[in-house]
Amino acid sequence: MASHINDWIEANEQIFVTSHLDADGLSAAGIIGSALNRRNTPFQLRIARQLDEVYLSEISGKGFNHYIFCDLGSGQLTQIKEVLGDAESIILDHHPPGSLRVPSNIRQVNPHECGFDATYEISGAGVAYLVSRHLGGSNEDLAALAVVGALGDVQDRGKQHDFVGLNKEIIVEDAIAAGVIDRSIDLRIFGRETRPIHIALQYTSDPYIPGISNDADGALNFLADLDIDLREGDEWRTIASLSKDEKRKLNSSLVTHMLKQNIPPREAQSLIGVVFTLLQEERGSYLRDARMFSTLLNSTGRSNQGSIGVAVSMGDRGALLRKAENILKEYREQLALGLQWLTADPAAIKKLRLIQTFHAEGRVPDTIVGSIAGMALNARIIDWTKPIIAFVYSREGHVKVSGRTTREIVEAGADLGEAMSQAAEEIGSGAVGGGHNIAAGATIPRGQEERFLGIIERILQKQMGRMKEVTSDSEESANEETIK
Ligand SMILES: [Mn+2]
Repeated sequence: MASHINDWIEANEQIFVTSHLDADGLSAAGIIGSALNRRNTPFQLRIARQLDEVYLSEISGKGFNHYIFCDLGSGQLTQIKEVLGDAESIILDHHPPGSLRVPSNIRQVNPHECGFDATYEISGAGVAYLVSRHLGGSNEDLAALAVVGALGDVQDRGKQHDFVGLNKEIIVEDAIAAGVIDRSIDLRIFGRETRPIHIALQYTSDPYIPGISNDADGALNFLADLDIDLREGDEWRTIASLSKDEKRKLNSSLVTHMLKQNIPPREAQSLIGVVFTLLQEERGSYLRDARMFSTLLNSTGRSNQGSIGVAVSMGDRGALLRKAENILKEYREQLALGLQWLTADPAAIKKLRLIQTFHAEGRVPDTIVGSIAGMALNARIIDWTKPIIAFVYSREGHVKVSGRTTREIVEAGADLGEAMSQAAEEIGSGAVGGGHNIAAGATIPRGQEERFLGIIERILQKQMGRMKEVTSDSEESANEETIK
């Protein structure tokens, strides 16, 4: 595939790159954009929320004959062919391919086609990186962005939040060899190296720590009871500056606190796990921790300012990074407001037999309702034994649906992505749906919400009927690494 892009580069063709607006897509855009820049290739880049006919028609009027699609496209081969006609396209995606027939002027790299589990073991940014390795120059440093992208798609599902498969064996290995990433076992707390401890705790939402996440006073009160110095002279200390014993003490107090709040042991113990540090980013920068980098990119996309995220992933460390940091701040505030609404008004949540649901109507932007649903579930603000299906009004006449569930429910057989896709198909009238087993989405016409919920319940019941094997906790906790 890279050879085709190389041909385009050598022929000095104008290339139009489209990438997805989530953190993975923005990382993929950063990788391909940087690789093309390094070859002095003229290109235009645009971020799309989804690849539908409206978007394709818009770009088809720009007079390009060469397109690259990152982190989207495999499900839209027919639409691409219909709208872009004979133009040449290359798709670098990891979403399940829709049709098996690939038109001859469209080429795709999709790990599904080679038998890989692309939900867990490689992201859109990973695919873009593997191709960029063959675009000349030394692009191995871009593997750091592939790590950021994979974290954005929550592919750290191995033991202790490590990666599995291609992410672990190729991407992380390349990034370490290139000297751009360090992998270690540590407290998975946001801003480990950069923030005062109470701020870092307050910013941590995976795992969600009740009474501490999103709660500055709560975090300070919790720390006040521990015998750990929060300052060294005039300076606030960071998690990274704590001694091994202090880290252990902090961890065990947090775990005890979480267990008291009914957080399942497996999740409480997930405070310690694999962390990735971007060695070339400045200490104190948001970008130094790969998970924070990914959250920053995600917030720009979700705020419809993905181009700022692309600029950061392509290397801007000046004004646009500052802008991205402000977007992240506003985004967090909106999330906190959404969570406050759900906490203050428990009646907003309706419980059905297998699922629960809320309708945000026009209260929050349609791009963040999924994050609010996911956080409410992880925070145990809502019943965590049932998947949550959230609705919010989006563009004229439409409702955006976001589904989130837990690892435990996925292990019991639930696949929200499959459920959303089937339910949307059944609703018809232009409804679309899909995604991953643990997090998925759909867009349906207004007024179809109740019917959609009924269909989802029916599909979930069927899915949970064909139970998958559940790995036991004891097996999983064998051979765990500890803080070094
Ligand atoms: Mn992706």
